[in-house]
Amino acid sequence: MVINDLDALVASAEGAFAAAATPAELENAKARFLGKAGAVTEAMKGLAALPVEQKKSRGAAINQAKQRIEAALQARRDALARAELQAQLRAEALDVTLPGRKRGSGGLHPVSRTMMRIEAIFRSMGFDVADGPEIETDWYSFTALNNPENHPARSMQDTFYVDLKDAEGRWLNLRPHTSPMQVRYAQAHASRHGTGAEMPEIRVIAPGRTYRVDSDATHSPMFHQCEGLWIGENVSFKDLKFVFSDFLRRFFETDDLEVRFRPSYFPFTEPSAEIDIAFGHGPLQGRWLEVAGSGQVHPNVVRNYGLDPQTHIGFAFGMGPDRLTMLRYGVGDLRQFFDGDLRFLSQFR
Ligand code: 2NL
Repeated sequence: MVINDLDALVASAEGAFAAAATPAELENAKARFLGKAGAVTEAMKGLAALPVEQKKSRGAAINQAKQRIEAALQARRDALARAELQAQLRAEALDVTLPGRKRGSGGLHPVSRTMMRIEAIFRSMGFDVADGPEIETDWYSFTALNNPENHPARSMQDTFYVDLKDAEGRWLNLRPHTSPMQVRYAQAHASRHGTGAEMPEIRVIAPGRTYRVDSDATHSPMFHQCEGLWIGENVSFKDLKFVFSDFLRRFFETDDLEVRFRPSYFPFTEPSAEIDIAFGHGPLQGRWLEVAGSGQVHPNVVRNYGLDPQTHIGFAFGMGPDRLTMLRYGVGDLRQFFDGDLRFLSQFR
């Protein structure tokens, strides 16, 4: 063999390595040149037959050829590894321009918005805002409010009872109105009066959750109420008419609104009136809509506050924030407020 054969061998190895498309093919090609029975090993074996003076140069030439083949092998291994990495990166490519998954932004429930509006308007007129228990005694829910002992409101058909009794052994109920809280608030202020400190007027609203056995498109077993109470030494029906009319105009953000006090009956007020409104514009224009009940607080109820009805007089009213929300936003079915469907609720965000 001459030196040129070794150049040809290197060229042949380089060609074989370049033709290998995968690491496995490359390792097979390597065996053909650098393996135990490979071409380089065969060339080494040929040294034995050479005369001594040729062995050294021939051996060096074979070693040099072997190094070039090894270098070509390493270069091809690196190239295949790089190609494999590129293919993998292409396969696992991420589109970093896609928008991220955002955390949904929350919002206030429409009825909560109404409650906050009601509170803000009455606070601006000097009313306090009182909050209290939703599980009540028979006395606070009914007796204190001048409901006769056999009144149907006390029945299981109308009021939810809780599997617990009060100290007198009477069943506790889920308050069917927020009046109990007004009675509690009035009692707390009246008792301060008894200590000789001058009693300020009682001017309070009680917003909150209330419960009745009732369920259809306009009634939910859990609903909201907001009641108001203004008691003093000279608080009259005229004050009620002014306060509530002003509230309605501010709540609905319009002066184009008629307010009507229509005689009615409640056990806890005398005289009593339903409050109706009629808009002068919009889809409900000209229709009388009932929005609240009201009246001058019954002397028996004033007595239950711990006050003397001869010296203390005033009015109370009760309204349904759920219904006010339906009117304000034009919602037709009350149950949508309590279904928790985000397609509905997110419209108020
Ligand atoms: C209605 C009727 C009304 C009251 C609630 C009240 C509270 C106390 C004393 C006297 Cl502590 N009255 N509240 C008065 C008249 C009517 O509500 O139809 N509400 C939606």
